[in-house]
Amino acid sequence: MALELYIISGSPHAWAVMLGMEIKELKYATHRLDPSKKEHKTDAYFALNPYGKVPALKHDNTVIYESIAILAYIDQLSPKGSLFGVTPKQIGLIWQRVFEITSYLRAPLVDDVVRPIFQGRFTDNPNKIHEISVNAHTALTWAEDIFAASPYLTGSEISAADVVLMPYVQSFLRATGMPSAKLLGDVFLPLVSSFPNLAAWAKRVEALPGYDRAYPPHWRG
Ligand SMILES: N[C@@H](CCC(=O)N[C@@H](CS)C(=O)NCC(=O)O)C(=O)O
Repeated sequence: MALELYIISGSPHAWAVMLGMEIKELKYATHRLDPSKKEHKTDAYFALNPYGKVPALKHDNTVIYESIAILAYIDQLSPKGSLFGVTPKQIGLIWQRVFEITSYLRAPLVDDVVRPIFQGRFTDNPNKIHEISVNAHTALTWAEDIFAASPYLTGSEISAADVVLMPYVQSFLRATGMPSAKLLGDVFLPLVSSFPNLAAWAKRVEALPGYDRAYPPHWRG
């Protein structure tokens, strides 16, 4: 029953699945695709994910793509941890939070900040920066307010919602720490000053066993 996960190092969606795997204490192999060689755009990979995006999971004869679908799939494979909850109330809240993150946090944090900075197309136009900062601030405040009352996004235990959010937040911190994004970095960094509850939550997630194994390989060192 081999679990094979196709990733690109630093992909927040692949990283979320790897965090889920670690929480579920599942053994899995990673196939790290090289985007500079377009290894995720080959016929062999399109056969796994027709959109040519990571992650994709191969489990014997089953193939699943879309990171949140993969998280739901692996949640059923092991009794360790529970990514999507057990009671109706837990299940409803976890899915609500997951959709809140993908609907209202991904664009202001990842699409508008992380991707342009990592792809070297970030412009330091002051009007644009102001708009981006306001939207990112609103997104992070949503999380900050939840963590003022609760250690994780859906209560006292880590769930799929935290696993989906963590790579977005870490990518946001890495991107805004880059010299090309200094104007944004001045607004948001250090996180412990701007969003202390969010920073404390990030430390809790970083302390989980297996966190280091899921960390993007090319970010090390
Ligand atoms: N909704 C998808 C998004 C997957 C996605 O956007 N993957 C990015 C990396 S984070 C990717 O493969 N980008 C490469 C490309 O689009 O060529 C999921 O959750 O799995």
